Amino acid sequence: MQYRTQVAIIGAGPAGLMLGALLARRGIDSVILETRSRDYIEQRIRAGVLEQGTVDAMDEVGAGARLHQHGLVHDGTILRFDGRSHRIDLRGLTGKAVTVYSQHELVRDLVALRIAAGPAIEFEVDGVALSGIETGRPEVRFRRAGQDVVLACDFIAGCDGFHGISRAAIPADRLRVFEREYPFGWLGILADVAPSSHELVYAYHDRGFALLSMRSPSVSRLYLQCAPDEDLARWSDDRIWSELAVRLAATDFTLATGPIVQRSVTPMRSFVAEPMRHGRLVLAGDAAHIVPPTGAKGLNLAIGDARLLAEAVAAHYAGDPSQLDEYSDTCLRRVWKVERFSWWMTQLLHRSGSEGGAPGAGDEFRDRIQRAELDYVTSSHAAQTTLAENYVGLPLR
Ligand code: RFL
Ligand code: PHB
Repeated sequence: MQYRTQVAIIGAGPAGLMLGALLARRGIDSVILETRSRDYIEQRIRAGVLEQGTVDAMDEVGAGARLHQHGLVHDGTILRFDGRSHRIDLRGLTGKAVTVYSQHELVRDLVALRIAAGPAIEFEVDGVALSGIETGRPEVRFRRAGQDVVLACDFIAGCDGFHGISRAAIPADRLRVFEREYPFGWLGILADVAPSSHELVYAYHDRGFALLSMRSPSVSRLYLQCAPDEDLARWSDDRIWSELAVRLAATDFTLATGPIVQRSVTPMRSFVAEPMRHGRLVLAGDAAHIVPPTGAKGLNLAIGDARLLAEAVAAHYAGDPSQLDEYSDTCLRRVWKVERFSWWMTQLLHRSGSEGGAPGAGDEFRDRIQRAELDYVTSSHAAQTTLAENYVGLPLR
C-alpha cells in the first residue's frame, strides 16, 4: 500500500504529538507513526514539570482543559541541605511559575485531540525505515498489521526519542555528537500518598541527592540518587522510605509513606547531536538531545523544538524556507543553554566521588566547592534569579 502526506512524523511522544497538533492548526497534513500501542504510551511514567511555554502550547492546540483542571501551579521550589530548607521564589524572582502535570496525561490529551480531529496516527507499526532524505521526495516504509506500507512525504520529522531510528539515518560524517554520562542514576518511585510538601524539594545530602515531587494531591513521586545500574531487587519498600526520610530530613518536616505503586532506575546522561536537520529530515526532542532530569527540562525542550519546527514548516509552505534553514541553529542555541543548566543543577545537588562512583568516596576539594556553591545560591538574590529564570524556562529564541 502506498499513500502520501506533507509531514511524516516518527514517534508519538510529546515532540511528535505536539508537532502534529501545531501543524494541523496551520492546515498542514501529517501522519504520526508509533511503534508502541496507545495504551503503552498513555501509561508510561516520565516527567512532570511543565514550563509556561509548554502550557501555552497545550492551550494553543486546544488540549489544555484537563491540564488547567488537574495541573498544580507551583510559585516556588525548595532546595534543602544540612536539614534546612531554602525556598526559591520562582514567581517573585521571574513573574512566572511552573505547572506539575504528568507527561503521560499530556500525551493522553494530545492523542485524544488527534483522534477526535481525524488526522492519521498509526500505533504498533514496525520496521520503520527512512529513505530519500537527501532528495526532494523522502519516503517512510513500515509494516502495519503485517502489511508493507510506503508513505511518501515532503518532510520527515524524527521525533522518535533517544533510541529511535531517525538520528541514525543521518550519515555519520555529517553528525557530531557531544555526550557525558554521569556516574549515578535515579531510583524513582510513584506512591499512593499525599505529597509531604506543597512544593518540590531538591535535597543535597552526604548520602546522595533526593527529590520529593508529586503527580496530584494524593500521589507522590520521589527519587533517590543511586548507582547507574542499581539493582532494584536490593531495595525493599522499607529501605526506600527510610533512605528518603534520611536524605529529605529537615526541621518541621515529616515524610509521609504509603504503598509504592511503581519503581524504576534511570541512568543519567547529557547528549546533543548536531545538526538537527539533514536534507528533508528534521529531528526534535530526545531524538536530538538528552538532559539529566535534575532541571526538569527534557519534556519542555521537546515541546520547544516542536513549536519552532511547526512555525518553520508553515513558513516553508508559505514560500519562506529561511526558518527551516535556520531551525537547527535556532534550536541548538536554546538546547545548549538548557544542557548547561541541567548539568549545573546535577553537579550542584549530587554526590560524586573522584573515581566516579559511590557517594562519599572522594574529592574533598570538590565537596567544599559544592557546599560553597549551595551556600552562595541560597544566599544570593542574583544567583537565585539565575536559577529561577532557567527553571521556569528560557525564551524559545
Ligand atoms: P519520547 O517521549 O521518547 O517519544 C518518542 C516516541 O517514539 C517512539 N519510537 C518510534 N516510533 C516509530 N518508529 C520508531 N522506530 C520508533 N522508535 C521509538 C517511542 O515509542 C516513543 O513513543 O521522546 P520526545 O517526544 O522527544 O519527548 C521527550 C521526553 O519524553 C523526555 O525528554 C522526558 O520524559 C525525559 N525524562 C524526564 N524528563 C524530565 O523532565 N523529568 C523526568 O522525571 C523524566 N523522567 C525521562 C524520565 C525519560 C525517560 N526515558 C526516556 C527512558 C524517565 C525516563 C524513563
Ligand atoms: C518529576 O516529578 O518526575 C520530576 C520533577 C522534577 C524534576 C525531575 C522529575 O527535576
